Amino acid sequence: PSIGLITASLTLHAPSQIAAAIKSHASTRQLEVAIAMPAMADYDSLQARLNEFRAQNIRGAIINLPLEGSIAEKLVSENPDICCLFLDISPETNVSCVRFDHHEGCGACVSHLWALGHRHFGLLAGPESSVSARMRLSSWREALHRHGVSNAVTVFGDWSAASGWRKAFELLHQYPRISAIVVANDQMALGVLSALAQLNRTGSRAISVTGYDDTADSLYFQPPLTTVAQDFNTLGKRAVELLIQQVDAPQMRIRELLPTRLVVRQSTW
Ligand code: IPT
Repeated sequence: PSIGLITASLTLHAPSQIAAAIKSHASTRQLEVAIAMPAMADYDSLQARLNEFRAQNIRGAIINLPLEGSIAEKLVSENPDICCLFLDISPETNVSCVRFDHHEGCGACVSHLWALGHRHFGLLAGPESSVSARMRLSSWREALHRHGVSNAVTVFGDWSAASGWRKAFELLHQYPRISAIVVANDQMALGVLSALAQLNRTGSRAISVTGYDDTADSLYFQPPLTTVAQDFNTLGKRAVELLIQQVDAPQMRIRELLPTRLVVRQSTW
């Protein structure tokens, strides 16, 4: 038997680590994983993938794509014979999901920088098309607001290191006094660190940088990255376990929240 996985691009580190975790936990349960990676996250592309799964007799699918709530809800109501478990949707969406609690991690990250004395912040958000990117940005802004900071500058990247590199120059150009850059994922933070090194903003002139994900490589960035950890192995494991339960009891509505936590390393000071 097989389960399905519809995933965001596996060129990105987080989705590929999540897919690897799903694959290895599924194999301990003697399940194959059919992977689909649609180029777009619109209703028709997802429905087409579910139709392919149905043709392979697949009864349960994990969906790790940033989806608007209305699309996720429509997929569930139009496909009652396939259980769908979503990993990247907003909390208001009325579907089964396992997701990370962004509040905790985003708040801890801003408070950590504040406690170090930072008052001039740049925010490098993920793409506006991603629900998770939007939720991280609004959590940072809430936390900054609680500390009375109202002058943070925001730019948007596309999750890639290349976009992080470009946007770092843009941020510093817009707001030269920035002393800390809060970044929505580790890959963009890698690009930011590279740009800062190029601008000689290292050592005693360094700008603090935080990431998000704590993917396997982030400990080896230069400097090692302070970041908000999401445990992708646990996510993959819970997703497989909960999907199996849901296939046995399709009426069940699953809503599980996993913690995030700040990991402090040398990129903040
Ligand atoms: C999210 C990652 O944090 C981000 O780095 C990027 O890879 C994105 O996925 C791609 O969609 S993690 C997701 C479970 C919200």
